[in-house]
Amino acid sequence: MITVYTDQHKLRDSKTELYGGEMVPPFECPRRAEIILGAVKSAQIGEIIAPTSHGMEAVFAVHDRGFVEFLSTCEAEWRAAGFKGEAIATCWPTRTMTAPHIPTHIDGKIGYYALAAETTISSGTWEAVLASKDVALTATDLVLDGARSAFGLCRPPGHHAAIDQFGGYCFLNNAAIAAQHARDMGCERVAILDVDFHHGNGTQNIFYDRDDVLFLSLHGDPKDAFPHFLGYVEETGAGAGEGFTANYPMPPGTGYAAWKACLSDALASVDNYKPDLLIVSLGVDTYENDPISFFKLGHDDFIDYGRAIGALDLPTVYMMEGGYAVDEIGINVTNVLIGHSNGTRAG
Ligand code: SP5
Ligand code: ZN
Repeated sequence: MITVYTDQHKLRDSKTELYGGEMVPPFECPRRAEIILGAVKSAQIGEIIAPTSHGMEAVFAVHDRGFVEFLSTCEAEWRAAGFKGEAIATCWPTRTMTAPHIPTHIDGKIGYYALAAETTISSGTWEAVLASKDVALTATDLVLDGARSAFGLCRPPGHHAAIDQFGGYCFLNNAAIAAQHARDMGCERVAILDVDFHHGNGTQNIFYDRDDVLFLSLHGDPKDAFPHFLGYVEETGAGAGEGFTANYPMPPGTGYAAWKACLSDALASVDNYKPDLLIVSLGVDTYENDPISFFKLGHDDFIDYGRAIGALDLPTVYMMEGGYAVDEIGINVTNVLIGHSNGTRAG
């Protein structure tokens, strides 16, 4: 399996994350991608190639123009306002304040476009974000051009990024951009399977009313886990999209047997949908020692579920999402990819 990777991810190197009332070094850090790259090399997953520049067409097809413009200018506007720290939202259009205006001042504008406060915007972030979506699109092109599978080593991740909101360490939704690109290139149906510990609220938001992209997410119950306000079982799509979103929330302490039962159900739906392309939002924060999550998957469980996904024998692109047990992130990711190849008929 070919991996797409670029050093440009290192430009996303913020110094602060708001966590438990303190400013801490971000869980989502450059070393994550370095460890994964090292594991891809030592496990000999396959060739590693650089992304090619893909332009903005698929981005504008799934994200709001004003939002994308905001992401590209936020850091400069924050500096121009005289602020010394990294750009961070501190007020929002909450349930009782819904005036239909986008503020001019960056303090208001960032609140309008943020869905959480933990994620700051620092210098270099936008450049890394653009490179990350190019990694996703380049990996997708490999499969559209005939490869059976590919791995987009995306960083920063994307699945929390909604039509016009960033947060949860995500800015542009790599998996959604890739799915849209595949549609534009002639795929009739695309399925996105999100196995990150957190609900893929952004991906769900983007495709909620569409029947051409099936979205399924396995995640910590939003009653107990970020993003807290989406990802309940009754969310199944709207309008033409009714029945094309599926959520599998699971409680604290969930182990592999219960998780795998949900995966099997989701894989049966994917199989039944007969997609031309499967995109896997691959977060390994389901790992038992992840510092911010509460599932209990062990190293070997990643091999096992990779094999189950591979056994669908669909053209498949894996997109890197979360995973914060940094020392062990490499083994967990490569275990999924190795399992996938073992699961396919070609092996
Ligand atoms: C891509 C991805 O995995 N994003 C995750 C963003 C999570 N951000 C909020 C984390 C809040 C964690 N609270 C955990 C309490 C642990 N004791
Ligand atoms: Zn996650």
